[in-house]
Amino acid sequence: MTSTNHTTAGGVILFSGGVGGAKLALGLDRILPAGALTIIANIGDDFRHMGLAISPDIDTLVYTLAGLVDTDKGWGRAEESWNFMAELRRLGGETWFQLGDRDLATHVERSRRLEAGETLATITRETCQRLGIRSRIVPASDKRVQTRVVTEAGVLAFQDYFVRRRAEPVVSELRFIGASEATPPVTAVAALRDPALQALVIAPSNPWLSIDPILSVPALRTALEQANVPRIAVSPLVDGEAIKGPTAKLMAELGLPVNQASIARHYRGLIDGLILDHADSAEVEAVEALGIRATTTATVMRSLEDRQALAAFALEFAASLRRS
Ligand code: FO1
Repeated sequence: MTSTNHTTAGGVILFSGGVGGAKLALGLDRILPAGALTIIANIGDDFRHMGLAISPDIDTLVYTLAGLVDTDKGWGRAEESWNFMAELRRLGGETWFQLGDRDLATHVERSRRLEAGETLATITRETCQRLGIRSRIVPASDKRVQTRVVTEAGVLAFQDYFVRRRAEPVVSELRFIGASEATPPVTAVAALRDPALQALVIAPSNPWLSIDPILSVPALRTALEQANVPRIAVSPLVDGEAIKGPTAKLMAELGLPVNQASIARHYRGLIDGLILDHADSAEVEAVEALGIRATTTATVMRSLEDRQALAAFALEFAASLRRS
């Protein structure tokens, strides 16, 4: 495992969804000293499926940081086998949500421990320790926050919309059930209050589908609003397209121009700076007109080097925004 102690080392908090966010999480994890990174993970995608408690974004982060993720898909386990799914198909069971044999162990064990009364934060922390992960991965809340997608096909649970229906139905609204009563776990609160905290970073995850469920937890939104350290986001858009997933499609359906100003407007009051891809340098001015500092770099992360370079750039950008 390579690790370069970053010159501006201190605590860093990353707000992250699954696949896109996990790439930046890995870059930060590798360049920061062990224990300096806390990742507050989206739980709006979590659901119960076939009696199991499934937390896809937490698992994507865990597998990515542990070096166990299927790097082609971006989720699930590498070197996976699919015997369970094959047998389930034979029995006429539900197979629209793919659960590999190795991955299944995570869900079975998490379900058992939740039923025994343990919290999602504790289970996730101990899973990270067992898998040798240097950073903290903390769910946005121990209480459930469930994303509901209001579409032309009705009000859908997140995975029904995203996986079963391939994000095809036209979306008009998003709801986060349980958010108003949700509170962040103590480990997230401690990281937010840590005097060594140097930056709050929003990953290039889908702002509406992956980051908003986190920000719907009142104490987390307030923490961002009132932070006295630099707050930055990495835009998920490159040249009017999302690197992965339905961000651009969703923005159009919500009646928003598919550009960087819309991302900046969405995070207004929550961020001091926004990182855009070089391809969008013409949009820097429009973002800065909203009172948010903008800068450009290469935001498409193909290799581990790309992930580390973007992570280092984000920390330097945040440091440059530090109020004196
Ligand atoms: N995404 C899919 O597109 N199809 C699947 O069958 C699928 C299964 C799956 C199983 C476990 C897991 O942790 C993630 C899984 N994902 C699957 C990814 C996931 O549902 C989405 O990428 C996220 O919820 C969006 O961040």
